[in-house]
Amino acid sequence: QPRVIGDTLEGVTGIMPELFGDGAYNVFKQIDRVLILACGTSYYSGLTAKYWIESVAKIPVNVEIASEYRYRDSVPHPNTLVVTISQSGETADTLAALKHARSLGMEHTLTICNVATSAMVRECKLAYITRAGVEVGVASTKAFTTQLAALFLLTLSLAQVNGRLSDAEEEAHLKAMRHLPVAISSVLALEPQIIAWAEDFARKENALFLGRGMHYPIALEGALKLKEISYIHAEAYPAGELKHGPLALVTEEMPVVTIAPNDTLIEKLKSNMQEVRARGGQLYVFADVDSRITSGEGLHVIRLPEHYGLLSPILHVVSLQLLAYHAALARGTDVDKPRNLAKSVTV
Ligand code: F1P
Repeated sequence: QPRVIGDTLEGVTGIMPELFGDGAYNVFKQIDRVLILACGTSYYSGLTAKYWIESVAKIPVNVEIASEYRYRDSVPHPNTLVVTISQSGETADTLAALKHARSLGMEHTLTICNVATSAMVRECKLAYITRAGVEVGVASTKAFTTQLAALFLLTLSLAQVNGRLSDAEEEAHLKAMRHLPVAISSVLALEPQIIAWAEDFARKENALFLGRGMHYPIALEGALKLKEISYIHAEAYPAGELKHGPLALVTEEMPVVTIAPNDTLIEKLKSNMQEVRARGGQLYVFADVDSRITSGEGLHVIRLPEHYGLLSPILHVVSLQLLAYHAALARGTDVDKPRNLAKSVTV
């Protein structure tokens, strides 16, 4: 992952719409909303991008599960940038959703995809090819992080065209992105601590994942990874939703993974963590260097070495991928070829 994220930044000397294809400036200038269509892991990268694009570029974003959107009566908006996200570029539901959007009159299309020769790239006017290359495993890992890197570049490009990115901000964001390979390597160095947690998880049949804000989609992705490769039943919720239902599931037998970077939502998150502890739930918290959370009875903490602001989802997801991977290894499942799943879902 450090290498492919590094490759993403290679040759990028500045933020410009043309990173997404010739003519992107004119398209970005015309649009006033974004519709993201994707399935599975790619859908979760789209959800993360919604937080980024709305807060940085100030453009409203709708993220739709492609397998639903393709059959839905929705109200089209002409000045929409339709973004499909797909590692394979061949996912039948995402292709059908794209065609559905076009049939409703939405003609500005962009794909973020791993494969330059794919149907998705042929069908969209603009394209960004991620630097993930070939992924061996069925479950997306580096495809997800490179999609996120591409979506952050898209966020900055839209902000720039919208007059919301100063030169100083552009430089600061690019500097943070260029440092990502080092930051990811330091997350990978946490592997021994994550293995110890994974051994606990491997003995459980259920897990809950909690996040807030832009880390809520990362909680969803962490739960999906655990389900896909270890077959442990996992659900993710925005932490504020706990009291609206899932709290009923919390017992001493329930491990609760919490993504807790030191952002503006940390105090809210801490009170959600207390709700879990009060019911005996075991908390496994991925904090960061700045979060003031310390281990204690029923509260296990792994601290990511850097606080990474807007790019924090890219670091946190790597720790969750490692947790799923080691839980699967401990249970003896095939991490590369999970039962019942295909790398590319073309029907
Ligand atoms: C979507 C997806 C993947 C998942 C698996 C099945 O594929 O749900 O996220 O890992 O491979 O398909 P894609 O549209 O991103 O290729």
